[in-house]
Amino acid sequence: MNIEKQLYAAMEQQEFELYYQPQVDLAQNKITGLEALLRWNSPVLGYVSPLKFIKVAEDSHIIIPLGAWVLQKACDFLKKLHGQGFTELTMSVNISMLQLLQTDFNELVVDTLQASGLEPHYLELEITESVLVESYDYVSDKLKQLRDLNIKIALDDFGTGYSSLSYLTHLPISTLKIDKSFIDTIRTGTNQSTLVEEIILIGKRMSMSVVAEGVEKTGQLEYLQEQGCDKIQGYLFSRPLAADAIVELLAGQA
Ligand code: G
Ligand code: G
Ligand code: MN
Ligand code: NA
Repeated sequence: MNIEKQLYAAMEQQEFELYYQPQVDLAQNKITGLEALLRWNSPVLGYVSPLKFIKVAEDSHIIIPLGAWVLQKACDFLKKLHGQGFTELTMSVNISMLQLLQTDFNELVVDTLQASGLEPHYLELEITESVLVESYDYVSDKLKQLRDLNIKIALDDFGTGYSSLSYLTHLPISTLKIDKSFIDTIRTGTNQSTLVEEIILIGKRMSMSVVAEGVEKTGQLEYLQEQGCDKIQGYLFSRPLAADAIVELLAGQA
C-alpha cells in the first residue's frame, strides 16, 4: 500500500488521534488555550509525523475529511473541558489552505460548532501566510465572514512566509504566532533577538495577541516576558499531550 491508501485505511481504522499543546498566558501565568495537533499511530509504519503525512493528505485531498474530523474532535473535546469547569479555555486548530479554499468551509465550521455546542469565540483557526499569497481576495472575504461569526483567526509560523505587513492590517487576524525559528535566536544577555521584539511590537500595534512558539528555555521565557509577549507555547511548559493527560494537567493548576 502506498502512504495515500494507508491514510484512507487509517481514517477507517481510527488510527488518528489528537494531541493538545497548552498555551500559557504570561500575565495570568496559567493555561488559557490548547492547540490541537494530529497524530497518526500506524500499526504498520509506527508513529508517523504530521510533517510527513499532512503533505500527502493535502496532495490526495484526504485532508478534507481528515481536517473535518480534527475540527469536530477538537471542538467536542473543548466543550467537554468547559463542562468540567475549565470554562474559559480556547482551542486552536490548524487549517490547511486546501480546506480554506473549499467553497463550503465556513459552513463546515458553523455546523461543527453547532454540533458540539461550543460558542464560536472559543475557536481559533490557525492559517499560514501561504494561503494569503495565493488567493488573497477570496480568502480575506472568507476570513471576514468567520470573524463576523466571532471565530478567531491566528497567523501561524509568522515570519517564515513572505507576507507583507499590509496583509496584516487588512485581515481580521486576532493572533500572531511567532515561529520557533525566531524564538531559537533568543540568547539572553545579547542583543540578537531584535526581530522577535519587532514582531511583538507589530502585534501589539495591531491589537493582536502574540504567541511565541517552541519556547524551550527559561531564558527565552524571561526575554518574552520582558518584551510583553502575551502567550507561550513550547516544551518548556509542556509537550503536546493526549486528552487524558491534558485533563490531569488542567486539574493540577485549578
Ligand atoms: O505536532 P507537530 O510539530 O509534529 O506538527 C508538525 C506540523 O503538522 C505542524 O506544521 C503542524 O501545524 C501540522 N499539523 C499538525 N496537526 C495538524 C492538523 O490537524 N491539520 C493540519 N493542516 N496541520 C497539522
Ligand atoms: O506549524 P505549527 O506551529 O502548527 O507546528 C507546531 C509544532 O511544533 C507542533 O507539532 C509541536 O509538536 C511542535 N513544538 C511545539 N513546541 C515545541 C518546542 O518547544 N520545541 C520543538 N522542537 N517543537 C515544538
Ligand atoms: Mn499551528
Ligand atoms: Na507554527
